[in-house]
Amino acid sequence: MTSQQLLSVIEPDGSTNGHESGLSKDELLHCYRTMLRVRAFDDTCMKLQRSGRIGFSIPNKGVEACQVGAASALQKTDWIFPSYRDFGMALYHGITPLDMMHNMFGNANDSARGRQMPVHFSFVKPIRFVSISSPIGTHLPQAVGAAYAMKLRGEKHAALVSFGDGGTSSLGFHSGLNFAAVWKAPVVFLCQNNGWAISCPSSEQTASESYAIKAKAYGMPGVRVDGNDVLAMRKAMLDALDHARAGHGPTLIEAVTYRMGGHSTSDDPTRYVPKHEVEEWTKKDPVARFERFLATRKLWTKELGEKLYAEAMEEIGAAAKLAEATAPPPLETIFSDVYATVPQHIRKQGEASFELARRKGDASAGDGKFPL
Ligand SMILES: Cc1ncc(C[n+]2csc(CCOP(=O)(O)OP(=O)(O)O)c2C)c(N)n1
Ligand SMILES: [Mg+2]
Repeated sequence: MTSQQLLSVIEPDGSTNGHESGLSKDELLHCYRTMLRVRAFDDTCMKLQRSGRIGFSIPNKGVEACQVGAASALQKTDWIFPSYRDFGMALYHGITPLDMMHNMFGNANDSARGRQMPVHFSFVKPIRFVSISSPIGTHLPQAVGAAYAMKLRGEKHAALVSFGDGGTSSLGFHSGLNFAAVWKAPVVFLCQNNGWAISCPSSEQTASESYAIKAKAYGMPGVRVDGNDVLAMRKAMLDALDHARAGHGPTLIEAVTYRMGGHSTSDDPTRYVPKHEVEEWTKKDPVARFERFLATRKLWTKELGEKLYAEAMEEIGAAAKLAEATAPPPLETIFSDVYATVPQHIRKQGEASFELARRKGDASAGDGKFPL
């Protein structure tokens, strides 16, 4: 495949080009349910943010197939270095909406103990899903380093690093791809080309004929995939992982998809996205496309879809209630997980602050002046 052809498996009418995914009936339905849960999580978070109960959220509508198709190809022992628009990968691998809601509220049960922004999930221990970080492109060299370590240790694991079209303009993209190819590190670079980097369209992001073609300059295969086709995403990832595990090094996958919502809850896309563009991509909705495929296998009806979506909304609504009712992390936890042994001068500063907080109460309960 050249970097210009678009790999697809599911035709718009739901039929396939003959490629078999290797997924059982239950696994196909797990993919579908995960895509619905991503959408339901988004819907719920938008309402929570608009009603002032959480500060921020990042919508995923339109890119669910990229996340779920890619995640379905990974082994449990592989590592994920996600972008902020990738939590479907975590859901696919068993993280619950409640685990995620704790982060959205930054409460005491949040794995980052409230130190991160909402949507900046970290599930390293359970599923090797490395903390999402906001700076664009910084996680690419990190993934390459982790993958190279796996190679040096003789492990057969691989790393997936996911980023956007805008991420290809970062320094981390260049150094990450260069090192990975030279070292033949077992890493897959997944560029989710969703058309926009906030308000910057792809036409202003690059003069290259595609994102996948950039792979050629670094000396690795570049593949363009229909990112709204969950089974094509899975196939591209499986091929790239086979290549990596066989010792041949990295692959750059460009998933051609579309961000159907805003960049984040702080964004108003109607100010810059042409209306016709959204209408065109709505017809290519990845969830509807997968539903048509499932229907050809007698695994989907409209009633089933509605039932599963209602169940997802209920589960996520209940998770939001629980997470909102959970207390924030105690102030004393600010040093937890930071030092093996807290240095004496830090411990003293901490004790002084905790004592002040005990005497004056915290800012949210008082006049907002703490700790001044
Ligand atoms: C180094 C850096 N520069 C700028 C930003 C601000 N910023 C946040 S998201 C974003 C756009 C990224 O677009 P893309 O990589 O296409 O990902 P998408 O949001 O479309 O998934 C920018 C410029 C940042 N977070 N980090
Ligand atoms: Mg983008």
